[in-house]
Amino acid sequence: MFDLLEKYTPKMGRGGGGNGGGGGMGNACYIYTDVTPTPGLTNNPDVTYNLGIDMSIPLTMDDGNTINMWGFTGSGGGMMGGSGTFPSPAMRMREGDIVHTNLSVNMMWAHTVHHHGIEPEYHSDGVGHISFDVLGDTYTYQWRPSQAGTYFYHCHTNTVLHAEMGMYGALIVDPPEGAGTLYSGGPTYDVEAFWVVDEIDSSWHTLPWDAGTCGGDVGLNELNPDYFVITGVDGSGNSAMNLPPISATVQVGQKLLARYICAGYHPQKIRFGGLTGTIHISDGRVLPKPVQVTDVRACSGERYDIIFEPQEGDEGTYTIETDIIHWVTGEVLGTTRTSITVF
Ligand SMILES: [Cu+2]
Repeated sequence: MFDLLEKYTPKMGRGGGGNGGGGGMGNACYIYTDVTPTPGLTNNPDVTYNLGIDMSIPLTMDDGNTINMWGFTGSGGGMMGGSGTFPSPAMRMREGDIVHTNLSVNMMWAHTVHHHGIEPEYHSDGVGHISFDVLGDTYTYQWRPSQAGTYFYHCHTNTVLHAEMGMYGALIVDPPEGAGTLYSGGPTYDVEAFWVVDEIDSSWHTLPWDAGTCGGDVGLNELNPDYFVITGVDGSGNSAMNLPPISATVQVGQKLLARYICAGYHPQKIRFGGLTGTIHISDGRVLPKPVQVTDVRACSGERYDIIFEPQEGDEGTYTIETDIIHWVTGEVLGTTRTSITVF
């Protein structure tokens, strides 16, 4: 057992050696960097994602204010980051694929990739404090999803801050049949919508990456959100994920699959504006019996796969509203909106 109170100076990853000084690295505590190659690494993954880091992603809100977000870049490449989006780019693969997530991080800060809901061995779990952080290095997370459904990935270094800063993206596992079937032997769908709902406390968004890691009180126990976003958009518009627009359109007789991710810290309640949906998968696990709902309550990190099958007479536009609810007081702090149009 290592001493949890031990203060650890971040050091360079493999090949580096020694205690890193390194500009901008600050004086972080509880940062344990990777020093060994990934065990059991195959040379033939089915899918590879190369992620970099961008600590300067401007997100312009409806009121004209710009909030700084952090995220992963999908183009991999540069250790210096750049070209990041909020949310980070979606990952998508089939059940049973062997996936490599190569994360490159410069010497300025530490980050990880945790594939939330996937169960790899611990070297690839990306939980900073339990395994290690990536700093000044490229690390390969090797993993293999075993159940189709909606997941997400996020950074797990100084997690409370880094997740709030936007370091996450959707992770979609298709069955062996591919997109269009929810899970093997399960329902098919014609159209997809991605609803990733989050709240933002802009007062957190000027903190350094290692804020609070040495025990100082930087206010991370107080989340007072002043912005509310769905799939990276304040109000309504197009997704920042290079995925179909979040305002979905579906024809009578077609099936719309909504992939809902509660990416905030406060609980949420999503309401379907009069439409009835059927939950088939919750948190990447197929329900024994599908459940019909007109709204869903969700807590941090939960995901739901919900299919809508509009019938003759359902034509019209339905507003999909998600309330963000204070976890102690029950007060509705804010609401995001998108829509489903049935024609
Ligand atoms: Cu991070």
